[in-house]
Amino acid sequence: MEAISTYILSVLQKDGTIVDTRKLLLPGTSRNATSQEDQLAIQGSLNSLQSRDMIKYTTQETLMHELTPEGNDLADNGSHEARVWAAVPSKGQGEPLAPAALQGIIGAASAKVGQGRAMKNGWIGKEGAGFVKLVPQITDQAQIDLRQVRETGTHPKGEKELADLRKRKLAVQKKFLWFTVEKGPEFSISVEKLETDLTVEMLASGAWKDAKFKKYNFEAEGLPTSGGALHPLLKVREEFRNIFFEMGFAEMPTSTYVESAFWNFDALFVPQQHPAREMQDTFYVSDPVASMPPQPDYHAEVTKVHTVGGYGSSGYRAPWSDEETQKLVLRTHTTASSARALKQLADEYKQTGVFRPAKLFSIDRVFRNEAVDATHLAEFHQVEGVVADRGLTLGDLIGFMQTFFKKMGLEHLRFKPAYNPYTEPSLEIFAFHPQLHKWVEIGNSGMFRPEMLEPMGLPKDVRVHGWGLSLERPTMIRYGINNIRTLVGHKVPIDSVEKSAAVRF
Ligand code: FB9
Repeated sequence: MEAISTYILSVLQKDGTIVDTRKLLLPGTSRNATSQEDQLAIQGSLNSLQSRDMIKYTTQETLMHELTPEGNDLADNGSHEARVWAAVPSKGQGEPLAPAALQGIIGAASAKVGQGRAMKNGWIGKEGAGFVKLVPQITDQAQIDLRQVRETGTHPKGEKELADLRKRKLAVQKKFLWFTVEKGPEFSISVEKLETDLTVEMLASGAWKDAKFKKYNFEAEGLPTSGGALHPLLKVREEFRNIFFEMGFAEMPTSTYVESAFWNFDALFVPQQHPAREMQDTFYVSDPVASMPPQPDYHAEVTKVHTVGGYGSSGYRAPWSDEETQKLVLRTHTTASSARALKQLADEYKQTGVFRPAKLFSIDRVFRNEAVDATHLAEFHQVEGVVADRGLTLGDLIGFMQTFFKKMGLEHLRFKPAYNPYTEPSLEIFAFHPQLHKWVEIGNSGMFRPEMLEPMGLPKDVRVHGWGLSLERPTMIRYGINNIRTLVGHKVPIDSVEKSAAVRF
């Protein structure tokens, strides 16, 4: 850059102004600064000279054409039509060249484009099933013109030809920047080194008095401060947490990624033979092999309701294994934590004799041994809400869903009967998504079964409704992400996290 700066100053000294920096000779070379790279290198010097008011420059723009890789190939190795002409035999000298053979020689792409143009130029003709030369020599004007474009950035025959080249993807139009330069108020022939620091030595020696200091560039962008950035999932989680807190919910502890089959299944009245408990749906832990046994009295109640029923239920009357309940799993839902919280509520009621209604929520990871695809990974974040109070009805649940999802901007809901082992009735929830303009399944819900609640010791008239959804789906929709692997995992472009916008449902 130094050399270019000195050279520019010497030209200004000689000519007073520089009308067109494309005419400049590049220092240390014998060629003009014709390429855009050259001009950008020159602009670097112009910026530093202008920042010292030694020069003033203005940017000029010219629309230029640059050859595409194919355009360069034709400019170097001849046009498609010229290649066709070269490949076919002269009339009467040998078997006319069949189209397939021609493609074999010069390639399908070239043959397809070239034979039509060579015919149009009268260079070749059909003879029988093949082609023959009609003229002994040709001028490959297309190649010549392309070289012209490469040299000059424009076509000798003007816009019509250029448009044709663009259409044939042989050239692209680009803005070409170049500059005019004139002396600035601080113009001088030499670029004296400007001091950037006031050093102790300068103070001690007094050299600072006649030193020339680089002016502060208050326009300069500061170094980008890379602060931490919340992953989009965590931004949406915050939105959900705010909704729950403003609706008076308390957050349940959910740090137990590893649950016993008792809390993850049995306590939720999921039969021991339920397919969800199979290996292909649930991750089982091999070490430790078993969990601590649950409270014996509660364990007995759960065993009873599964095996012989109770509380008005027939139970499953299926084989029961204690060993099965103590297996350890990666929780398949945060409903396991809801069961723990409801059991605690029941224990408080047993201790105090007073039942305290509760509104609880959890948002945390759950694990399902499922096939990974664009919208499913082996783990996702479950958002779950639980409301426990005396005499709650299905209507309350539906009303509650409308209030909750309205806060997410989802006004129009539809409910479809569904089945969960731990809730009856159960409802799948659908919402009409205003931006997607379609109905989206947004979650699942239901009234927890008495076979789950009463063994805990909750009062008979206490009803508990729960609902759940994922964190990933709303986040993908909010950020327009259609493949979950670009939201979570090693394929996540880190800068997209930093740049991801704030969420406001
Ligand atoms: O999240 C889901 N969909 C969804 C949610 C919000 C949303 O927001 C848009 C911005 C506006 C868009 C879509 N689903 C639940 C529905 C489907 O995606 C479903 O295919 C996938 N489900 C997961 C389970 O997949 C095996 C989502 C996950 C899910 C499903 C059910 C529960 C929790 C998570 C539950 C429950 C429950 C039921 C009763 C009592 C307690 C908990």
